[in-house]
Amino acid sequence: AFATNPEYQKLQYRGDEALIAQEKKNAGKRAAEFVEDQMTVGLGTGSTVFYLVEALAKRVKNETLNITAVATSSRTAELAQKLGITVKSLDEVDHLDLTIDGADEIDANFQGIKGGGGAQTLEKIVACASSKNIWIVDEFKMVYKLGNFGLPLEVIPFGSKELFARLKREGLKPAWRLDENKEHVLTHNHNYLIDLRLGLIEHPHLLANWLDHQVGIVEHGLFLDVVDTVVVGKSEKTEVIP
Ligand code: ABF
Repeated sequence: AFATNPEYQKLQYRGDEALIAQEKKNAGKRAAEFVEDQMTVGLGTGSTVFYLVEALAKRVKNETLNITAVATSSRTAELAQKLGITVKSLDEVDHLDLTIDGADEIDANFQGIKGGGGAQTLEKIVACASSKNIWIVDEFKMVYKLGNFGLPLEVIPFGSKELFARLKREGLKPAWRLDENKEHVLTHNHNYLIDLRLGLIEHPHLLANWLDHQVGIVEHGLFLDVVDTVVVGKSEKTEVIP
């Protein structure tokens, strides 16, 4: 399932949007089958999760499923509520049976990069509060080694210029995440985002440990030793690993 073949990467960027959308739909629908009645379920953020929420809403609507959801973003909360799913905040529930979320990259050791949507802090809080974590992706997210996707950092605005310079001195190739008006994209917590364009992360645990000790960084997008099951959408079927 892992893209040791560079062709996969090229295909993703060949803009085969219809194929990728179909694969996300396949993954989202297959992952919904892991949700059981009476569960408290964490719902992630992103376009793949959209298909998961749609599939769950159908079962809630025909009353074959009664669940409580916790969302990792207001986008997901609004979508779930609109489709008739009960949504509570993480602090209103006493546990999470299962969280299903998207990802930006997953490597051969099931380590991941998340945060393409800037929600990695809330996503990591929900993931760490969950008894089980499932990621749903199209096949082009499966990479041999992490890093091709920019590594997102949520950073405190105060002193962020010095932090940016520190990251640059370390050779971590930082870039501010700016909108079309060249303004800082703000996170749910009104912090800034910096993406590290590393290309290849040889030792994710070492990098995560260094980032965890840099004052000013709220949370990074390395999700290590978190996921239990990965559902990979393919054009004809889905692959559930393990
Ligand atoms: C979210 O899923 C983010 O961490 C990640 O960026 C996103 C992937 O988005 P999509 O499913 O739209 O590819 O959890």
